[in-house]
Amino acid sequence: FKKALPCLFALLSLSGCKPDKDEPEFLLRTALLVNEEHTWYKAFVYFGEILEERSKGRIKVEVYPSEQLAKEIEAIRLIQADVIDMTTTGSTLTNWFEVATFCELPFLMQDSTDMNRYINGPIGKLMEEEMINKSGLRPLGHFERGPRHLTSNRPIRHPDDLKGLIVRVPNVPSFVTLWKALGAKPTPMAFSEVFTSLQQGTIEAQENPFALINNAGFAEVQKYLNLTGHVMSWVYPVMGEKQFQRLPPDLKEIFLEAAKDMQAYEHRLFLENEKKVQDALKAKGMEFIEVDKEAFQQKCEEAIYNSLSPEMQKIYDQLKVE
Ligand code: 2Q2
Repeated sequence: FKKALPCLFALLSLSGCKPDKDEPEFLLRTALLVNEEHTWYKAFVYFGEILEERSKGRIKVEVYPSEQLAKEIEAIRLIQADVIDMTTTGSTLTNWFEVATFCELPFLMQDSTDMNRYINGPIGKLMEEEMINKSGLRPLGHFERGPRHLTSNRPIRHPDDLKGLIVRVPNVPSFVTLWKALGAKPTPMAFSEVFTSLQQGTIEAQENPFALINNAGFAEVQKYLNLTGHVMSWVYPVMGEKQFQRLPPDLKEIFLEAAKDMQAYEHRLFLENEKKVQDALKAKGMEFIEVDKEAFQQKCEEAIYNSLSPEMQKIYDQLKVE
């Protein structure tokens, strides 16, 4: 019972069983996977500030970093269950609806121009509809990310160097397909478990954008930053659709406007940060390795295409010729 006590308290306060006089009308609990130094965290804190101000204290946001409140998949489930309210997510939603795979499909987007074309085109619209209808989440904008690169303790220049390498991947099917096709051993795992698993050697590598590699302190346990750039992506800050619909019309308007400002704020921080985090990673001793990107792409393209349903293959073909 003693052990269960903290959980019980956490649950009681989460389900609002302990009313507090100072509680705002709408308290929005946000579970993030990044820590306090990351632009997503800063963006949500800013969101909270402007929401509180513009709603005259009727809305308040609490932001929990480092998966302290919930891991990404759990956060989605807790939002669906109306226990918490917001998080960031993207291709992990493939577990709910397939078109989400295009947020992070390997070697699909080349740059942020492609990305914005997808987000603002029919594919982005479809994704937003499916997100509300199939996962009960409302996208509040999007956060562009830098390309994902592989980190490891032996240099990887070519897919042949990957043989048997145990690579942590997020809980996203296309990532498993990718690293299997390349000859590595992909292991899906929640983000907050990655550092310790690298330290203990149960996994040997992981892949993420510069900003998150730096944020999570992976330089302490990984020597090489192999510039695979295999995935360009974005994530959505999201809120439960039920929770959103509960807001009265005046607050809905304030909320959506503030969400736009949050996205612009995050994007500024992201752009400022991209170079700084690379310098930080080098300063922490990481060695950047040029890779044969062509070889990586060639080796996995077919497997990724074949893993898509016929419907998604059609979308893929369209995106490729545009
Ligand atoms: O490595 C991670 O866990 C993140 O960078 C994920 O890419 C991110 O959580 C996405 O999978 C978004 O759904």
